[in-house]
Amino acid sequence: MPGPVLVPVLGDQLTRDLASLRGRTKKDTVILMMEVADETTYVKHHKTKIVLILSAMRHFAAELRKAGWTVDYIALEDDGNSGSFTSEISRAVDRHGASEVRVVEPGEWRVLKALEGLKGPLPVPLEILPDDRFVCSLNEFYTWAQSRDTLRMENFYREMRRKTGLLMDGDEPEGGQWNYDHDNRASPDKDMDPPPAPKFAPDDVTCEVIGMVERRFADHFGSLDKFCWPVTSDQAEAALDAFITQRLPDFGTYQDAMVHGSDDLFHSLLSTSINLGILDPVECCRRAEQAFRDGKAPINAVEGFIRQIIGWREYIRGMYWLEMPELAEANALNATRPLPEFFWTGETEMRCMADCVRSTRDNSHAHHIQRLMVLGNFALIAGVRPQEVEDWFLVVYADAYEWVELPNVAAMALWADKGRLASKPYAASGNYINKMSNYCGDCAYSVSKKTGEGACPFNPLYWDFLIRNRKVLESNHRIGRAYATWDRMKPDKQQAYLDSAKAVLDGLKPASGGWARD
Ligand code: FAD
Ligand code: DLZ
Ligand code: SF4
Repeated sequence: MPGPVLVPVLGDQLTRDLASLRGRTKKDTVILMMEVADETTYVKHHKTKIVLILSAMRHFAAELRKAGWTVDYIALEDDGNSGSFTSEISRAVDRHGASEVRVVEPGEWRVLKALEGLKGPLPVPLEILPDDRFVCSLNEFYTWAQSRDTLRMENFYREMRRKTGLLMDGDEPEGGQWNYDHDNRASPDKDMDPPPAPKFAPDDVTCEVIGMVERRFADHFGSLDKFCWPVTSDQAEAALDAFITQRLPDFGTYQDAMVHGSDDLFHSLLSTSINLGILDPVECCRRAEQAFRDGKAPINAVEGFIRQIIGWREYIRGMYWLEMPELAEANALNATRPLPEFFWTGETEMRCMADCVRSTRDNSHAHHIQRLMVLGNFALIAGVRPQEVEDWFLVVYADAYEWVELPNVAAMALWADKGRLASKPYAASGNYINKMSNYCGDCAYSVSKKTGEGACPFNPLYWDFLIRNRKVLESNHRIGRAYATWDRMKPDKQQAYLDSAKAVLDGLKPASGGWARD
């Protein structure tokens, strides 16, 4: 009798219908789940992120066992745990006398290379299967990318709408437009009243992981005091229900708004569950579409939400695999500044930055516009070295895996890929933040002051960024026009901008080492 088939299930593959399990029988399959030091420490993840992943893994293993599967679960502190996916797979092959290993391709380049490297040394065949939990397969994405000069999300998104039939009216987009983004840029207003997001109190399993993480990863960034993320598919479904009924109707309108102390507004907070595999992204979209068809949510909200998932999320994943490994080293604007310390401590007079870092530390989450237009924008216009910014984003967010973090940071926020992903850098002065938030009113800096003592640092940094990168950016048709404005400025005004920017940059204290990596 040949030995069982060994099916490793990685920490972000917590899906009952995973390709590697499909068609397998419980009799001849051993599922292997591994908590390994390599994964918990390759960067020093936020404590919340480690708790979320390990707790969700433990709950998933319990569900599988209850359903009759044999699960070999290696806990982080088990005797003999050898600390890496590859060595644990080798040990498990021996332990079970496995005849074959079947694993779904991992989400990260680093892990894929490690698994591919195991194929020779392992005494049995190792099959790596495509991850079909995405709408667009990687081959389909590569074919799409090959057929065009510019790889814009919007064109890709339309294909995904046609492919899924989501929000379609025959061959045409529902409502006659593919994209309702122009309706999704409202500033925060006094009357908006976001319902609280559901909270999932830690159960015994989560509490045990919290104890271990507090003890073992005490020097990692972040607080666990508010841990309330969904860790099971039932909880994730409950979070989806709450979002669809309570927040979706206003999701679109206030998608870009930011409010001090109000951490997630009308956002869904579903990325952690979708990325772990405990919530199906297409189901989220279908539920949103149904809300529209039932007259319970407007088209701008529903289209906006669906676009984030079958548009941005799928496109980002395709771009990751298309652009790796070069993307990890990309630095088109030659940015070399070290990451400022306040990204870790939150100690800055900039009220917008301090609030975004606080939310990040307390919740292991910040919403999209906070990530892009406050944190990312500052790093971009201050010229921070992309790899330091990427490490920060990978560490701090509970939904961060390299496949989704890296393109968002390197390409979208920092334009390090020279515009392969984003047609122009998302650089902005304090004006934008003031328009989209209530941050500036009580800030120690004045957003209307452009230069000199007390001026909002984003104002001079914006111009300094454009001038530093004039050679690369001037020919960009979407940002190039700003140079005409600069050229019309009086020389003393120009100099005041450059001097103020220098003062801001000289005042940035670099982060001391050891926050992101040992
Ligand atoms: P919502 O605003 O409710 O959006 C709905 C869903 O759309 C999200 O749950 C997510 O699955 C998807 N989505 C939206 N935008 C994106 C996007 N740009 N890329 C991929 N999926 C998207 N998202 C991550 O999942 N992991 C990351 O590490 C990550 N890093 C980011 C870094 C930067 C600099 C930026 C600008 C964005 C990043 N994003 C990342 C995208 C986005 O900010 C988060 O997906 C979102 O904030 C998660 O919160 P939510 O579930 O409430 O999202
Ligand atoms: C992020 C993470 C962490 C912190 N720990 C584990 C772990 O112990 N075991 C595991 O299977 N996965 C973990 N992960 C998620 C992996 O890093 C993720 O599966 C890979 O990034 C996919 O390539
Ligand atoms: Fe941020 Fe500038 Fe507004 Fe202060 S004034 S909150 S630094 S944008």
